[in-house]
Amino acid sequence: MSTRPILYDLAPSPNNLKVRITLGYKGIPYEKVPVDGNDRRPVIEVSGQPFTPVLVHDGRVVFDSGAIIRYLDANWRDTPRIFSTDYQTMREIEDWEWWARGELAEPVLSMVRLFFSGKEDEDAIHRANTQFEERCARIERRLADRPFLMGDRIDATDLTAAPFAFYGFVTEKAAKAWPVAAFFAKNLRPREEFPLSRAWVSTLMAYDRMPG
Ligand SMILES: N[C@@H](CCC(=O)N[C@@H](CS)C(=O)NCC(=O)O)C(=O)O
Repeated sequence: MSTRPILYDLAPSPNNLKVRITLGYKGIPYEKVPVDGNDRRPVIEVSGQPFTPVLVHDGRVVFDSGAIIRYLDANWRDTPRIFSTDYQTMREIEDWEWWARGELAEPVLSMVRLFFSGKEDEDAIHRANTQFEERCARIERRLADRPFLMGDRIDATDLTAAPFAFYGFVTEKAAKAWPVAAFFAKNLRPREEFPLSRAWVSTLMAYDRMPG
C-alpha cells in the first residue's frame, strides 16, 4: 500500500481510540491530525460530516470507526487479521461489535454527555455505574476461559469493546492528559474488581503508542 494513512483524531474518544489501537496492533505507521472538539471545520472539510475518527488514504476518505477498521483489515492483508474468513465467526464478531457499540457504550456515552453538560446529576452517575457493572460482568465471564473475547488472539471484538471498558478503569496518565478521563476516574468506579477485564483493557490500550 502506498502512502501513510492520515487520522483525524479526537484523542480521548473511545471511537478514535479504537482506530488508534487497531493501527498499533497491525503495526501500520500513520500521520495524526489532532482535532479540537470545539472546531469541527477541518473534519467537515475533509469528510463532509462532523464526527471523528476520519481516515484519509491515497485520496480516499473513510469515516465511522467500524468502517475504518474494516478498511484497514481489507487493505493491509499482510498484517494481523481482525475479521474472519469464516461465516459463523464473522456473525459472532459482528454480534459482539454491536453489543459493544450499543449496550457497553451506553453508560460511557451518558457520562460523556454529563461531563460536557457541566451539570451535577447523582442519579445519572448511579445509573451509569450500575449499567457499567452489569455489562462489564459479561466481559469478565467471557474472559474466564480465554485471553480475548473470541479466543486466543485479538480481533475486532476486543478492539471495539476495550476502548469503552477502558473508561471504567481510567489510568492516572489518561486522567492527567484528558479532563473527560479525570471525570470518569472520579465518577465511574465499578465496585467489583473485574481483574480479567482490567488486564485485558491494559493489553489492548498498550497498542495506542504509534503516532506518525
Ligand atoms: N459512529 C461513529 C461515531 C463517531 C462519534 O460519535 N465521534 C465522536 C467522538 S466519540 C465525535 O466526534 N463527537 C463529536 C464531539 O464530541 O464533538 C464512529 O463510530 O466513528
